[in-house]
Amino acid sequence: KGQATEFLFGTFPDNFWWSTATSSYQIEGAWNVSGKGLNIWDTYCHVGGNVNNNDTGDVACDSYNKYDEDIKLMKELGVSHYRFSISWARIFPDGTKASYNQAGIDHYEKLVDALKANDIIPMITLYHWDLPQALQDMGGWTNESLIGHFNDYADVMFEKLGPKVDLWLTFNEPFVVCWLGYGVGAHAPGIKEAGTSTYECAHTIIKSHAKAWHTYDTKYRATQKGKIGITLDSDWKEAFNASNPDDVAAADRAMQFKLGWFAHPIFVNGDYPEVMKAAVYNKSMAQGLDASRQPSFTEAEKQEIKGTHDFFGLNHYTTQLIEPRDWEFESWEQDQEAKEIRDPSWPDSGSDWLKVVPWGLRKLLSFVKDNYGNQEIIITENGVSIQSNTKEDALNDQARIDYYRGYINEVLKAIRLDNVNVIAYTAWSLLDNFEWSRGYAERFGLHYVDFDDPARPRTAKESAKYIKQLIKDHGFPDTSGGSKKQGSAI
Ligand code: GBH
Repeated sequence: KGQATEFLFGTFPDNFWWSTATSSYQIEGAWNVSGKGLNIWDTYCHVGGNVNNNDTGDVACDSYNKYDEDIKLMKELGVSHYRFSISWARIFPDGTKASYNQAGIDHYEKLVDALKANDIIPMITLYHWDLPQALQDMGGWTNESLIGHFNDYADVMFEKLGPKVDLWLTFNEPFVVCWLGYGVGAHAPGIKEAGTSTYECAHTIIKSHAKAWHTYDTKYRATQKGKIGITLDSDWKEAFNASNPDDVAAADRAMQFKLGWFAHPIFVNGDYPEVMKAAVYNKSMAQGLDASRQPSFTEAEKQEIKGTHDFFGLNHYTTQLIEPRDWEFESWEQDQEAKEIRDPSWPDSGSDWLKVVPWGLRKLLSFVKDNYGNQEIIITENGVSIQSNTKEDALNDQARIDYYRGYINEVLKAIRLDNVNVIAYTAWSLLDNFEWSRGYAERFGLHYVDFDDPARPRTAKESAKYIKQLIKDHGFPDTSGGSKKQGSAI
Protein backbone atom coordinates (compact mmCIF):
# COMPACT_ATOMS: atom_id res chain seq x y z
CA LYS A 1 0.00 0.00 0.00
CA GLY A 2 1.44 3.37 -0.87
CA GLN A 3 0.14 6.91 -0.92
CA ALA A 4 3.39 8.53 -1.96
CA THR A 5 3.18 11.59 -4.16
CA GLU A 6 5.91 13.35 -6.06
CA PHE A 7 8.57 15.24 -4.14
CA LEU A 8 7.68 18.92 -3.77
CA PHE A 9 10.36 21.52 -4.25
CA GLY A 10 9.92 24.79 -2.41
CA THR A 11 10.61 26.61 0.80
CA PHE A 12 8.66 27.05 4.02
CA PRO A 13 6.81 30.23 4.98
CA ASP A 14 9.15 33.00 6.20
CA ASN A 15 8.08 32.79 9.83
CA PHE A 16 8.22 28.96 10.01
CA TRP A 17 10.62 27.84 12.75
CA TRP A 18 13.01 24.94 13.22
CA SER A 19 13.71 23.25 16.51
CA THR A 20 15.19 20.19 18.12
CA ALA A 21 14.16 18.45 21.33
CA THR A 22 15.16 16.35 24.33
CA SER A 23 13.62 15.44 27.69
CA SER A 24 14.97 15.64 31.23
CA TYR A 25 15.20 11.98 32.21
CA GLN A 26 16.52 10.95 28.80
CA ILE A 27 19.54 13.30 28.81
CA GLU A 28 20.27 14.92 32.18
CA GLY A 29 21.74 12.25 34.43
CA ALA A 30 22.67 13.81 37.81
CA TRP A 31 19.88 11.75 39.30
CA ASN A 32 20.80 12.32 42.94
CA VAL A 33 22.38 15.77 43.17
CA SER A 34 21.41 19.27 44.37
CA GLY A 35 18.38 18.18 46.32
CA LYS A 36 16.59 16.32 43.51
CA GLY A 37 14.01 13.80 44.73
CA LEU A 38 13.49 10.35 43.26
CA ASN A 39 11.16 10.00 40.32
CA ILE A 40 9.40 6.95 38.91
CA TRP A 41 12.06 6.36 36.24
CA ASP A 42 14.83 6.33 38.87
CA THR A 43 12.84 3.70 40.71
CA TYR A 44 11.89 1.71 37.61
CA CYS A 45 15.44 1.60 36.18
CA HIS A 46 16.97 0.56 39.48
CA VAL A 47 14.89 -2.62 39.49
CA GLY A 48 16.65 -5.26 37.43
CA GLY A 49 14.81 -6.58 34.39
CA ASN A 50 12.64 -3.55 33.68
CA VAL A 51 14.87 -1.89 31.09
CA ASN A 52 16.90 -3.43 28.28
CA ASN A 53 20.42 -4.26 29.49
CA ASN A 54 19.42 -2.82 32.91
CA ASP A 55 20.38 0.60 31.55
CA THR A 56 19.48 3.63 33.67
CA GLY A 57 19.32 7.41 33.29
CA ASP A 58 21.71 7.91 36.23
CA VAL A 59 24.24 9.59 33.93
CA ALA A 60 22.57 9.48 30.48
CA CYS A 61 24.17 12.23 28.32
CA ASP A 62 25.22 14.13 31.47
CA SER A 63 23.45 17.15 30.02
CA TYR A 64 22.82 18.47 33.53
CA ASN A 65 26.52 19.34 33.47
CA LYS A 66 27.17 19.55 29.73
CA TYR A 67 24.37 21.82 28.56
CA ASP A 68 26.84 24.38 27.23
CA GLU A 69 28.10 21.74 24.81
CA ASP A 70 24.55 20.91 23.81
CA ILE A 71 23.89 24.56 23.05
CA LYS A 72 26.98 24.67 20.82
CA LEU A 73 25.53 21.77 18.83
CA MET A 74 22.23 23.62 18.45
CA LYS A 75 24.05 26.75 17.36
CA GLU A 76 25.85 24.74 14.71
CA LEU A 77 22.56 23.23 13.50
CA GLY A 78 21.05 26.69 13.21
CA VAL A 79 17.82 25.94 15.07
CA SER A 80 15.92 28.93 16.41
CA HIS A 81 14.20 26.95 19.20
CA TYR A 82 15.01 24.19 21.67
CA ARG A 83 12.36 22.05 23.33
CA PHE A 84 13.40 20.47 26.65
CA SER A 85 11.60 19.32 29.78
CA ILE A 86 11.85 20.05 33.48
CA SER A 87 12.47 17.33 36.04
CA TRP A 88 9.61 17.93 38.50
CA ALA A 89 11.54 16.20 41.32
CA ARG A 90 14.33 18.79 41.03
CA ILE A 91 11.80 21.55 41.77
CA PHE A 92 9.60 19.71 44.28
CA PRO A 93 11.62 16.67 45.51
CA ASP A 94 8.53 15.06 47.04
CA GLY A 95 6.21 16.35 44.33
CA THR A 96 4.51 18.95 46.53
CA LYS A 97 5.22 22.64 46.94
CA ALA A 98 6.15 22.14 50.60
CA SER A 99 9.40 20.60 49.36
CA TYR A 100 10.38 23.52 47.07
CA ASN A 101 14.06 23.30 46.06
CA GLN A 102 15.64 26.52 44.82
CA ALA A 103 18.62 24.63 43.36
CA GLY A 104 16.28 23.06 40.80
CA ILE A 105 15.01 26.43 39.62
CA ASP A 106 18.58 27.77 39.51
CA HIS A 107 19.66 24.97 37.18
CA TYR A 108 16.92 25.60 34.63
CA GLU A 109 17.34 29.34 34.88
CA LYS A 110 21.01 28.94 33.94
CA LEU A 111 20.00 26.75 31.00
CA VAL A 112 17.41 29.29 29.82
CA ASP A 113 19.90 32.16 30.18
CA ALA A 114 22.54 30.26 28.20
CA LEU A 115 20.05 29.48 25.42
CA LYS A 116 18.93 33.09 25.20
CA ALA A 117 22.52 34.33 25.18
CA ASN A 118 22.85 32.18 22.04
CA ASP A 119 19.61 33.46 20.51
CA ILE A 120 17.85 30.13 20.95
CA ILE A 121 14.26 30.34 22.15
CA PRO A 122 13.31 27.86 24.88
CA MET A 123 10.14 25.78 24.68
CA ILE A 124 9.53 24.01 27.99
CA THR A 125 7.66 20.77 28.58
CA LEU A 126 6.53 20.53 32.19
CA TYR A 127 5.88 16.79 32.19
CA HIS A 128 7.84 14.36 30.07
CA TRP A 129 7.10 11.27 32.17
CA ASP A 130 9.37 11.63 35.23
CA LEU A 131 6.79 11.84 38.03
CA PRO A 132 8.14 12.36 41.58
CA GLN A 133 8.09 8.96 43.25
CA ALA A 134 6.30 10.31 46.33
CA LEU A 135 3.29 11.14 44.12
CA GLN A 136 3.37 7.66 42.61
CA ASP A 137 3.26 6.28 46.13
CA MET A 138 -0.14 8.00 46.42
CA GLY A 139 -1.37 6.26 43.25
CA GLY A 140 0.18 8.52 40.61
CA TRP A 141 -2.12 9.69 37.83
CA THR A 142 -5.01 7.56 39.07
CA ASN A 143 -5.21 9.85 42.13
CA GLU A 144 -6.99 13.10 41.35
CA SER A 145 -5.06 14.98 44.04
CA LEU A 146 -2.32 15.15 41.40
CA ILE A 147 -4.36 17.83 39.62
CA GLY A 148 -3.58 20.23 42.45
CA HIS A 149 0.04 19.13 42.80
CA PHE A 150 0.68 19.50 39.07
CA ASN A 151 -0.91 22.94 39.18
CA ASP A 152 1.35 24.01 42.07
CA TYR A 153 4.37 22.85 40.09
CA ALA A 154 3.23 24.56 36.88
CA ASP A 155 2.43 27.74 38.80
CA VAL A 156 5.90 27.95 40.32
CA MET A 157 7.54 27.35 36.92
CA PHE A 158 5.46 30.12 35.30
CA GLU A 159 6.28 32.45 38.18
CA LYS A 160 10.03 31.76 38.20
CA LEU A 161 10.82 31.17 34.52
CA GLY A 162 7.83 32.74 32.79
CA PRO A 163 9.50 36.18 32.63
CA LYS A 164 12.13 34.57 30.37
CA VAL A 165 10.15 31.78 28.66
CA ASP A 166 7.09 32.16 26.51
CA LEU A 167 6.43 28.72 25.06
CA TRP A 168 5.04 26.05 27.35
CA LEU A 169 3.78 22.49 27.01
CA THR A 170 1.93 20.95 29.94
CA PHE A 171 2.23 17.24 29.05
CA ASN A 172 4.20 15.23 26.54
CA GLU A 173 2.14 12.38 25.07
CA PRO A 174 -0.39 11.56 27.79
CA PHE A 175 -1.32 8.55 25.68
CA VAL A 176 2.09 6.98 26.34
CA VAL A 177 1.93 7.83 30.04
CA CYS A 178 -1.44 6.14 30.43
CA TRP A 179 -1.05 3.19 28.06
CA LEU A 180 2.58 2.16 28.53
CA GLY A 181 2.71 3.30 32.18
CA TYR A 182 -0.70 2.15 33.49
CA GLY A 183 -2.01 -0.15 30.74
CA VAL A 184 0.66 -2.58 29.56
CA GLY A 185 3.29 -1.66 32.13
CA ALA A 186 6.12 -1.31 29.62
CA HIS A 187 7.09 2.05 31.12
CA ALA A 188 7.34 3.33 34.70
CA PRO A 189 5.43 2.89 36.96
CA GLY A 190 4.87 -0.52 35.31
CA ILE A 191 1.17 -0.93 36.09
CA LYS A 192 -0.82 -3.45 34.02
CA GLU A 193 -4.46 -2.35 34.24
CA ALA A 194 -5.22 -1.95 30.58
CA GLY A 195 -8.98 -1.49 30.79
CA THR A 196 -9.30 0.62 33.94
CA SER A 197 -6.29 2.58 35.29
CA THR A 198 -5.39 3.57 31.73
CA TYR A 199 -8.68 5.49 31.49
CA GLU A 200 -8.39 6.97 34.99
CA CYS A 201 -4.87 8.19 34.24
CA ALA A 202 -6.06 9.99 31.12
CA HIS A 203 -8.94 11.54 33.03
CA THR A 204 -6.63 13.02 35.67
CA ILE A 205 -4.11 14.25 33.12
CA ILE A 206 -6.71 16.02 31.00
CA LYS A 207 -8.02 17.82 34.08
CA SER A 208 -4.47 18.62 35.21
CA HIS A 209 -3.65 20.09 31.81
CA ALA A 210 -6.80 22.21 31.86
CA LYS A 211 -6.17 23.55 35.35
CA ALA A 212 -2.56 24.51 34.57
CA TRP A 213 -3.65 26.14 31.30
CA HIS A 214 -6.18 28.28 33.21
CA THR A 215 -3.53 29.21 35.78
CA TYR A 216 -1.36 30.52 32.99
CA ASP A 217 -4.28 32.17 31.28
CA THR A 218 -5.60 34.04 34.32
CA LYS A 219 -2.44 34.70 36.33
CA TYR A 220 0.41 35.08 33.85
CA ARG A 221 -0.74 35.62 30.29
CA ALA A 222 -1.35 39.35 30.57
CA THR A 223 2.18 40.07 31.76
CA GLN A 224 4.16 37.23 30.19
CA LYS A 225 2.34 37.11 26.85
CA GLY A 226 3.39 33.54 26.10
CA LYS A 227 1.65 30.51 24.63
CA ILE A 228 0.75 27.24 26.31
CA GLY A 229 -0.58 23.95 25.00
CA ILE A 230 -0.22 20.18 25.19
CA THR A 231 1.69 17.77 22.97
CA LEU A 232 -0.19 14.72 21.74
CA ASP A 233 1.36 11.81 19.90
CA SER A 234 -0.41 10.22 17.03
CA ASP A 235 0.36 7.66 14.42
CA TRP A 236 -1.64 7.87 11.22
CA LYS A 237 -4.22 5.08 10.96
CA GLU A 238 -5.00 4.24 7.37
CA ALA A 239 -7.88 1.91 6.46
CA PHE A 240 -6.39 -1.37 5.20
CA ASN A 241 -8.85 -1.35 2.35
CA ALA A 242 -10.12 2.16 1.70
CA SER A 243 -13.12 0.87 -0.25
CA ASN A 244 -14.27 -1.33 2.63
CA PRO A 245 -16.51 0.74 4.95
CA ASP A 246 -15.72 -1.56 7.91
CA ASP A 247 -12.02 -0.85 7.53
CA VAL A 248 -12.69 2.87 7.20
CA ALA A 249 -14.79 2.85 10.36
CA ALA A 250 -12.16 0.83 12.24
CA ALA A 251 -9.42 3.26 11.20
CA ASP A 252 -11.52 6.17 12.40
CA ARG A 253 -12.17 4.43 15.74
CA ALA A 254 -8.43 3.88 16.10
CA MET A 255 -7.78 7.60 15.47
CA GLN A 256 -10.47 8.57 18.00
CA PHE A 257 -9.12 6.18 20.65
CA LYS A 258 -5.59 7.44 20.20
CA LEU A 259 -5.57 11.12 19.27
CA GLY A 260 -9.24 11.91 19.90
CA TRP A 261 -9.05 10.58 23.47
CA PHE A 262 -7.14 13.76 24.41
CA ALA A 263 -7.70 16.10 21.47
CA HIS A 264 -11.50 15.85 21.47
CA PRO A 265 -11.94 17.10 25.05
CA ILE A 266 -9.39 19.89 24.65
CA PHE A 267 -10.10 21.04 21.10
CA VAL A 268 -13.74 20.11 20.48
CA ASN A 269 -16.22 20.02 23.35
CA GLY A 270 -14.66 19.16 26.69
CA ASP A 271 -15.56 15.49 26.35
CA TYR A 272 -14.26 12.22 24.91
CA PRO A 273 -15.24 11.26 21.36
CA GLU A 274 -18.75 9.75 21.19
CA VAL A 275 -17.51 6.61 19.45
CA MET A 276 -15.03 6.00 22.24
CA LYS A 277 -17.46 6.65 25.09
CA ALA A 278 -20.04 4.36 23.49
CA ALA A 279 -17.58 1.53 22.86
CA VAL A 280 -16.19 1.47 26.40
CA TYR A 281 -19.66 1.81 27.89
CA ASN A 282 -21.13 -1.02 25.81
CA LYS A 283 -18.28 -3.35 26.62
CA SER A 284 -18.48 -2.50 30.31
CA MET A 285 -22.19 -3.37 30.26
CA ALA A 286 -21.48 -6.61 28.39
CA GLN A 287 -19.07 -7.52 31.19
CA GLY A 288 -21.85 -6.98 33.73
CA LEU A 289 -20.30 -3.85 35.28
CA ASP A 290 -22.66 -1.19 36.60
CA ALA A 291 -20.78 1.73 35.03
CA SER A 292 -18.40 2.37 32.18
CA ARG A 293 -14.75 1.63 32.83
CA GLN A 294 -14.11 5.09 31.37
CA PRO A 295 -14.82 7.87 33.89
CA SER A 296 -17.00 10.76 32.70
CA PHE A 297 -16.63 14.52 33.03
CA THR A 298 -19.22 16.71 34.75
CA GLU A 299 -20.69 19.61 32.76
CA ALA A 300 -18.56 22.04 34.77
CA GLU A 301 -15.44 20.02 33.99
CA LYS A 302 -16.25 19.99 30.28
CA GLN A 303 -16.47 23.77 30.32
CA GLU A 304 -13.16 23.94 32.15
CA ILE A 305 -11.41 21.60 29.66
CA LYS A 306 -12.77 22.84 26.37
CA GLY A 307 -10.55 25.36 24.63
CA THR A 308 -7.46 24.98 26.80
CA HIS A 309 -4.98 25.43 23.96
CA ASP A 310 -3.00 28.16 22.24
CA PHE A 311 -1.74 25.80 19.49
CA PHE A 312 -1.77 22.07 18.66
CA GLY A 313 1.46 20.28 19.70
CA LEU A 314 1.98 17.10 17.68
CA ASN A 315 4.51 14.27 17.89
CA HIS A 316 4.53 11.86 14.97
CA TYR A 317 6.69 8.93 13.90
CA THR A 318 4.82 6.26 11.96
CA THR A 319 1.68 4.84 10.34
CA GLN A 320 -0.37 1.64 10.52
CA LEU A 321 -3.04 0.00 8.37
CA ILE A 322 -6.22 -0.80 10.30
CA GLU A 323 -8.77 -3.60 10.07
CA PRO A 324 -11.63 -4.41 12.45
CA ARG A 325 -11.18 -7.18 14.97
CA ASP A 326 -13.27 -8.82 17.65
CA TRP A 327 -13.18 -7.81 21.26
CA GLU A 328 -11.53 -10.46 23.42
CA PHE A 329 -10.92 -8.98 26.86
CA GLU A 330 -11.06 -5.62 28.62
CA SER A 331 -8.40 -3.18 27.54
CA TRP A 332 -8.04 0.13 25.77
CA GLU A 333 -6.65 -1.82 22.83
CA GLN A 334 -9.56 -4.29 22.63
CA ASP A 335 -12.23 -1.68 23.35
CA GLN A 336 -11.58 -0.05 19.99
CA GLU A 337 -11.94 -3.30 18.00
CA ALA A 338 -9.19 -2.35 15.62
CA LYS A 339 -6.17 -4.34 14.52
CA GLU A 340 -2.90 -2.78 13.40
CA ILE A 341 -1.10 -4.10 10.35
CA ARG A 342 2.20 -2.99 8.90
CA ASP A 343 2.74 -3.17 5.21
CA PRO A 344 5.76 -5.42 4.62
CA SER A 345 6.97 -3.05 1.91
CA TRP A 346 7.43 -0.19 4.40
CA PRO A 347 11.09 0.35 5.34
CA ASP A 348 12.16 -0.66 8.86
CA SER A 349 14.01 1.51 11.35
CA GLY A 350 16.02 0.62 14.45
CA SER A 351 12.74 0.40 16.45
CA ASP A 352 10.31 -2.41 15.73
CA TRP A 353 7.27 -0.10 16.14
CA LEU A 354 8.57 2.49 13.70
CA LYS A 355 8.08 1.89 9.97
CA VAL A 356 9.08 4.65 7.60
CA VAL A 357 5.88 5.99 6.02
CA PRO A 358 6.29 9.70 5.20
CA TRP A 359 2.88 10.21 3.53
CA GLY A 360 1.12 9.33 6.81
CA LEU A 361 2.30 12.64 8.29
CA ARG A 362 0.59 14.65 5.56
CA LYS A 363 -2.67 12.76 6.10
CA LEU A 364 -2.41 13.20 9.86
CA LEU A 365 -1.89 16.95 9.50
CA SER A 366 -5.04 17.21 7.38
CA PHE A 367 -6.92 15.15 9.96
CA VAL A 368 -5.87 17.57 12.69
CA LYS A 369 -6.94 20.52 10.57
CA ASP A 370 -10.29 18.98 9.70
CA ASN A 371 -11.16 17.74 13.20
CA TYR A 372 -9.68 20.25 15.62
CA GLY A 373 -10.42 23.63 14.14
CA ASN A 374 -7.51 24.61 11.91
CA GLN A 375 -5.16 25.39 14.80
CA GLU A 376 -1.58 26.53 14.51
CA ILE A 377 0.27 23.21 14.62
CA ILE A 378 3.70 22.89 16.19
CA ILE A 379 5.35 19.60 15.29
CA THR A 380 7.08 18.98 18.62
CA GLU A 381 8.75 15.66 17.67
CA ASN A 382 9.55 13.68 14.55
CA GLY A 383 12.52 11.42 13.99
CA VAL A 384 13.85 7.89 13.65
CA SER A 385 16.26 5.38 15.16
CA ILE A 386 18.73 3.57 12.94
CA GLN A 387 20.28 0.21 13.66
CA SER A 388 24.08 0.45 13.79
CA ASN A 389 26.85 -1.81 15.04
CA THR A 390 29.73 0.63 15.14
CA LYS A 391 30.17 4.32 15.76
CA GLU A 392 31.16 4.73 12.12
CA ASP A 393 27.89 3.13 11.02
CA ALA A 394 25.98 5.36 13.36
CA LEU A 395 27.60 8.51 11.99
CA ASN A 396 26.87 7.58 8.37
CA ASP A 397 23.12 7.66 8.85
CA GLN A 398 21.84 7.99 5.30
CA ALA A 399 18.60 6.27 6.35
CA ARG A 400 17.93 9.08 8.84
CA ILE A 401 18.58 11.66 6.13
CA ASP A 402 16.08 9.85 3.90
CA TYR A 403 13.55 9.81 6.74
CA TYR A 404 13.89 13.53 7.46
CA ARG A 405 13.86 14.47 3.79
CA GLY A 406 10.72 12.43 3.19
CA TYR A 407 8.78 13.47 6.30
CA ILE A 408 9.73 17.15 6.18
CA ASN A 409 8.72 17.25 2.53
CA GLU A 410 5.26 15.96 3.55
CA VAL A 411 5.05 18.87 6.00
CA LEU A 412 5.77 21.23 3.11
CA LYS A 413 3.02 19.56 1.06
CA ALA A 414 0.60 19.92 3.98
CA ILE A 415 1.34 23.64 4.14
CA ARG A 416 1.53 24.44 0.42
CA LEU A 417 -0.99 22.00 -1.07
CA ASP A 418 -3.44 21.37 1.78
CA ASN A 419 -3.34 24.75 3.57
CA VAL A 420 -2.59 23.23 6.94
CA ASN A 421 -1.31 25.82 9.38
CA VAL A 422 1.92 24.14 10.51
CA ILE A 423 4.15 26.80 12.07
CA ALA A 424 7.15 24.81 13.33
CA TYR A 425 9.06 21.56 13.01
CA THR A 426 11.08 19.85 15.75
CA ALA A 427 13.56 17.04 15.11
CA TRP A 428 13.74 14.31 17.76
CA SER A 429 16.39 14.26 18.99
CA LEU A 430 19.36 16.55 19.47
CA LEU A 431 21.30 13.64 21.02
CA ASP A 432 21.29 9.88 21.24
CA ASN A 433 19.79 9.38 24.67
CA PHE A 434 18.08 7.05 27.14
CA GLU A 435 15.36 5.52 25.00
CA TRP A 436 13.10 4.47 27.91
CA SER A 437 12.57 0.69 28.10
CA ARG A 438 15.01 0.19 25.24
CA GLY A 439 17.82 1.82 27.23
CA TYR A 440 20.69 2.97 25.03
CA ALA A 441 20.02 0.34 22.36
CA GLU A 442 18.00 2.65 20.11
CA ARG A 443 19.61 5.87 18.94
CA PHE A 444 17.40 8.75 17.73
CA GLY A 445 20.04 11.50 17.83
CA LEU A 446 21.33 13.92 15.25
CA HIS A 447 24.48 13.64 17.37
CA TYR A 448 26.17 10.45 18.42
CA VAL A 449 26.90 10.08 22.13
CA ASP A 450 29.52 7.61 23.37
CA PHE A 451 27.89 6.15 26.47
CA ASP A 452 31.02 4.10 27.31
CA ASP A 453 33.13 7.23 27.75
CA PRO A 454 32.64 9.05 31.08
CA ALA A 455 33.00 12.36 29.22
CA ARG A 456 30.00 11.44 27.03
CA PRO A 457 31.52 13.03 23.90
CA ARG A 458 29.06 14.11 21.19
CA THR A 459 29.76 13.78 17.45
CA ALA A 460 27.61 15.19 14.66
CA LYS A 461 26.09 12.54 12.38
CA GLU A 462 25.67 13.07 8.65
CA SER A 463 21.99 13.79 9.38
CA ALA A 464 23.00 16.79 11.52
CA LYS A 465 24.79 18.25 8.52
CA TYR A 466 21.75 17.54 6.37
CA ILE A 467 19.38 19.26 8.82
CA LYS A 468 21.76 22.21 9.07
CA GLN A 469 21.64 22.68 5.30
CA LEU A 470 17.87 22.20 5.20
CA ILE A 471 17.42 24.89 7.85
CA LYS A 472 19.77 27.21 5.97
CA ASP A 473 17.78 26.63 2.76
CA HIS A 474 14.51 26.93 4.72
CA GLY A 475 13.26 23.85 2.91
CA PHE A 476 13.90 22.39 -0.50
CA PRO A 477 14.67 25.11 -3.02
CA ASP A 478 14.61 23.83 -6.58
CA THR A 479 18.24 23.78 -7.66
CA SER A 480 17.57 21.78 -10.82
CA GLY A 481 17.22 24.89 -12.96
CA GLY A 482 13.49 24.51 -13.23
CA SER A 483 13.26 20.83 -14.09
CA LYS A 484 11.41 19.35 -11.16
CA LYS A 485 11.75 15.84 -12.50
CA GLN A 486 14.78 15.22 -10.30
CA GLY A 487 12.65 14.68 -7.26
CA SER A 488 11.72 11.13 -6.49
CA ALA A 489 8.61 10.14 -4.64
CA ILE A 490 9.45 8.76 -1.23
C1 GBH B 1 8.37 9.71 21.73
O1 GBH B 1 7.20 8.94 21.81
C2 GBH B 1 8.77 10.22 23.10
O2 GBH B 1 8.16 11.46 23.38
C3 GBH B 1 10.27 10.36 23.25
O3 GBH B 1 10.58 10.56 24.59
C4 GBH B 1 10.96 9.14 22.68
O4 GBH B 1 12.35 9.19 22.84
C5 GBH B 1 10.61 9.05 21.20
O5 GBH B 1 9.24 8.87 21.08
C6 GBH B 1 11.23 7.85 20.48
O6 GBH B 1 10.65 6.67 20.93
O7 GBH B 1 7.23 -0.26 23.18
O8 GBH B 1 6.49 -1.33 21.16
O9 GBH B 1 4.90 -0.70 22.85
C7 GBH B 1 6.72 8.46 20.56
C8 GBH B 1 5.53 7.55 20.70
C9 GBH B 1 4.75 5.56 21.64
C10 GBH B 1 6.75 5.49 20.42
C11 GBH B 1 5.09 4.26 22.29
C12 GBH B 1 7.12 4.19 21.07
C13 GBH B 1 6.33 2.24 22.15
C14 GBH B 1 5.90 1.09 21.36
N1 GBH B 1 5.92 6.29 21.28
N2 GBH B 1 5.93 3.47 21.44
S1 GBH B 1 6.14 -0.42 22.21
